[in-house]
Amino acid sequence: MQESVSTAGASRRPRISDVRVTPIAFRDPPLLNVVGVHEPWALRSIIEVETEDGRIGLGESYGDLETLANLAAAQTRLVGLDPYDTNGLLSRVYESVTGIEFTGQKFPSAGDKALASAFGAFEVAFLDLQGQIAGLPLYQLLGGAVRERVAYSAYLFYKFGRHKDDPGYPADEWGEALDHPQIVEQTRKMIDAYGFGSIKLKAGVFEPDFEIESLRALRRAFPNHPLRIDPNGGWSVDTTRRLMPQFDGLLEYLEDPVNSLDEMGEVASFSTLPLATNMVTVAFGHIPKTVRLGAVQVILSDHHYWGGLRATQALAHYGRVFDMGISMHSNSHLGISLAAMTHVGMTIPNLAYACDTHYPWQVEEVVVGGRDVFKFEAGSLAPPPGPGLGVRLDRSALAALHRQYLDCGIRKRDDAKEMRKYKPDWSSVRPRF
Ligand code: GKR
Ligand code: MG
Repeated sequence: MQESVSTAGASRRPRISDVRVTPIAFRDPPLLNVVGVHEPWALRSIIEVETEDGRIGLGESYGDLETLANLAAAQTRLVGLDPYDTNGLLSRVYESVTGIEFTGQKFPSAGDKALASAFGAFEVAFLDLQGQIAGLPLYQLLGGAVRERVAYSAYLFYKFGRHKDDPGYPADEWGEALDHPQIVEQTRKMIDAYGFGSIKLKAGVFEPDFEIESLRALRRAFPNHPLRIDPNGGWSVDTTRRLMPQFDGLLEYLEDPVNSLDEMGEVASFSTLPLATNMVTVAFGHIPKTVRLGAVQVILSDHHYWGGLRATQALAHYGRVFDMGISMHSNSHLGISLAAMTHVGMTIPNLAYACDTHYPWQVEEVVVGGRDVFKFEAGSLAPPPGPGLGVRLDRSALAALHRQYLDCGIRKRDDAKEMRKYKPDWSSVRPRF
């Protein structure tokens, strides 16, 4: 393992004395997507990196067993590091996850999502500590703000009214959304509450022509909101070719119509609008082929799996090199993730579109102050005030959500299995249409 070189002043700084990773489960509504339906509980992990003088840097990541194992493999090896030493962090995480010495190897063309996710989870916590020590908000450590607030979009889902099995908590406030009027009503409610200025419809659930009808209903109800649709690779190339003329003038971009990079390249050859992805280009090693095929015009960044906040900034540089727009992908998440997304979003000049967030679908929190910490105005957020991420951990909320994890029995997200409770012959094979 490479010994990290001390930087000036590092010897005076307190070192990492403890690292804790706590899996949690929080309530999630029955949202539909191409593979099935959300289970009643979404999993995450909360990362705490503590220094000798008692500061705690926070991170939030996935809560599946693979991620937890990778985080566990690295966590004890971080003790003794300077929180400013993110190169030391990278070599330790790389070596813990791969078993190979880190010498700056080329990014693998197959991608390295699990490794990048483990690094990113700790990197955010290290940067949070750096901000706390320097007395600076995290976006300032990342080069400073290029905007005052980060815009998010209304992320709509077709959904059931209730979970199949009673999860032991009340049904969500959104109700069922299985037709066009219900989707329009869901949108209106979300825009009234958050002020979002653009709209994304999660698709791949029904026949595409039905989903395009939903888009048309949304266009009539919200004539000035840019629209997007994301079937998560649920369509074939031929289906996408047939649908394409209907998207002209309707969408700002088309997200992941098909399920592989090669197919996205095919679609790009006849697409009349930009193609966006969080599925086929998800790692630095995917960029050469993406560029060779001209397959993607908008990368949906995600610090959780691109390898942290600085990697997200690096990805945005690639966007400028290869003329690709940058926006942001989301999965079910809580406030530590939302704070990190907002800090990095403040610093990316070419963040060309409103970012995705699942936040309106959640009701629970792990940060002190709860969901009130995040004040959406006109669909946008300023980072929580204060040094670092600007959020602190609510220990009793953490304990309650960890208890939910222990009790819920879910250890890996499986939307297809959940859907089989409603439709026993359900298959999540793609393309569906
Ligand atoms: O939460 O069902 C969902 C989404 O489909 C999520 O899993 C995707 O990762 O939001 C994501 C997307 O934009 O593809
Ligand atoms: Mg997507």
